Amino acid sequence: MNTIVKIFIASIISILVGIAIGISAHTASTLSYIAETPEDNYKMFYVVPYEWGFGLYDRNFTKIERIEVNRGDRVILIILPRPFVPDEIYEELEHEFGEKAIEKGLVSSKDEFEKLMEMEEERMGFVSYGVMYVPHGVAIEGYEDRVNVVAKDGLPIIIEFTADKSGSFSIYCGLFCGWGHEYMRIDGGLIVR
Ligand SMILES: [Cu+2]
Repeated sequence: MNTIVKIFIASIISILVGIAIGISAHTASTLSYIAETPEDNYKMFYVVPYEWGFGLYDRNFTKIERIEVNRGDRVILIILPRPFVPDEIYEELEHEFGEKAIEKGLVSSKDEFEKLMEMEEERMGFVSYGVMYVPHGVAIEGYEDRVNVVAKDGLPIIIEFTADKSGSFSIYCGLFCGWGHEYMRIDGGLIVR
């Protein structure tokens, strides 16, 4: 794990602790659960919604293609909106999607893609902690009763749930977020074995 990522994870955890004190009893209880429970007893992942897709990371902030757990696992998802993600990580995700969008013929060029992003930021963006961001939702098909949130105020959200249904479930954005909204979906983003 490189140093930047380590510092990043440490700062995220401290920011979350700070937020938990003031904002959400649920977030606070999840954080004390994380602090008190041995690491083997839960599976933790980071989810970064961006324009337009989801970056998925394991607990060491290594990028993964999908979230894979066993039935009965306790799962913790830490959802990090734009203001809480280092620029280089966020821009890489957007760049990746931009390349794919050109490849698939959804846009004709990098310039066109960047104009689209700027336009949607102006139309749907908010500023939080001095950072412009577009709010997104994170929902998991079949698990919507437990995982269906909108990172509206630009703050991280922590979700804790038991993966009690096995199968392959899509992760999708549950909030209209402009041009790329319909592409914000990972088919089989959650696999419960
Ligand atoms: Cu979205």
